[in-house]
Amino acid sequence: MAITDLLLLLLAVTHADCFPFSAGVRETAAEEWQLAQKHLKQFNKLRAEPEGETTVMQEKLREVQKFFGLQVTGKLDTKSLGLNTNAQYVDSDTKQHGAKWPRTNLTFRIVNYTTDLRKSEVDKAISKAFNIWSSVTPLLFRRVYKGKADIMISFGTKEHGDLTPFDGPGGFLAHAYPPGEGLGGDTHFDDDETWTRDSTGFNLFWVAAHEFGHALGLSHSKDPGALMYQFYSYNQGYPLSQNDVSEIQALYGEWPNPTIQDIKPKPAAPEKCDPMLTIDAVTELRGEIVVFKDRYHWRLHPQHVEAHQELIKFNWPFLPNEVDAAYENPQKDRVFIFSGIKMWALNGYNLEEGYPKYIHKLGLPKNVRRIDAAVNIQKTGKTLLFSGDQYWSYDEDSNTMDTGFPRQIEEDYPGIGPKVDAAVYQYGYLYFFHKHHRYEYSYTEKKLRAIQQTNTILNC
Ligand SMILES: [Ca+2]
Ligand SMILES: [Ca+2]
Ligand SMILES: [Ca+2]
Ligand SMILES: [Zn+2]
Ligand SMILES: [Zn+2]
Repeated sequence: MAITDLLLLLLAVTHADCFPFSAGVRETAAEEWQLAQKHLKQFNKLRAEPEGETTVMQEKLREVQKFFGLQVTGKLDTKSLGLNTNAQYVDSDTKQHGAKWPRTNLTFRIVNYTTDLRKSEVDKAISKAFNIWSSVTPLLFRRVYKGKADIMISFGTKEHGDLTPFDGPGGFLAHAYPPGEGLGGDTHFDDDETWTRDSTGFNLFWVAAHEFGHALGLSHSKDPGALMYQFYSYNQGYPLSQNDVSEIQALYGEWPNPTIQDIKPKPAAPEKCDPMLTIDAVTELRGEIVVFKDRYHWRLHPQHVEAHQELIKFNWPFLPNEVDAAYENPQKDRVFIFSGIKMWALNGYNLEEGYPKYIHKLGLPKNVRRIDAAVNIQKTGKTLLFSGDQYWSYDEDSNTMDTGFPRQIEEDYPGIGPKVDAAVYQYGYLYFFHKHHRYEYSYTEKKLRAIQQTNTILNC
């Protein structure tokens, strides 16, 4: 195993040990990070790595930190959001670009079974996973019951016959070999995981579909919403994104019979520097900026230029797929998220008890069915809530709506149009987003100072 894979494994194991999926008790991200570093140090000592390899590892460490939007020093500010403790690698990338099967008729064989599920459930998950790929390509998969098949499927623990041992519960979940003779295409599942039909353990169908992607020649996708993304993020519904479909069709071509149209790939992740970018919501979160768009969000650390994109569900599995508005109350160290008539309170990655709540609990009239934008003004402790062409002012100290509201947006903030998509307060300025423009308002002077592109907030 490559040294880089070992590091990823270490980090993943650390996640797994302390934070089994949907764990009730969590340590802080900072503690977790320190633990990961401790493991890393022990590992370094144990192995007495030659100088060169240690550098490779440190390089990888920096890469991982960068990936998570952390400061690349290895130190972590305890108040920052830090690593997502739900992060779970599916496997390590095979990094064999371009390998593909020379034919479209392939065979598979289920060599043995996990005891976590009934045999019929395993059979169903496996064939469903193959169908995902055969429905968008000319590929056909035929099951055989004995002898050699192109794709030999088995469950195993630790060393299981290919000198690439599994790592016990957590860590890596499975692996698959890229197309080729012998081991090529073979797919192994770590039977130290709990395999399930739903989201209570690791979803076998979802992981199998991901592994078969590798068995067919795909590498990991950069799109956090793609099935071939390197992290496990089971979501009900059709698992392929536009990105997965384009990649597999680049290898094998399109499904020749396009009359079957129950296939709706999820749209690809929005591009942050698209000049026509519009956003759904924006908030600060422990010093970072979080921008919501469709089922994705970007996190931007003040010391970083690059915003990091993930699915909303990746960090907050309990949130809906789309967010209307968001704001932070830094005094309470809570972020409030709005979608439709409901609101959620976030404490870092966790959901505050008693939420979701109805937005009307804030004192909004019943005819308000959604919040377009929300922003907290630190200076005054007031939160402005925008809906349609009106806005309200909520007092965070007394937890009541201020009298004299709603007021017309256009009257108090002329120049931005009658509605707003999102709003955030930074460095004494109020920023409104409407369509693909950002409006910079001086809060004290109530004066429009500048108009920029929406994606200015993402350093574009
Ligand atoms: Ca094979
Ligand atoms: Ca494992
Ligand atoms: Ca909005
Ligand atoms: Zn993978
Ligand atoms: Zn194996």
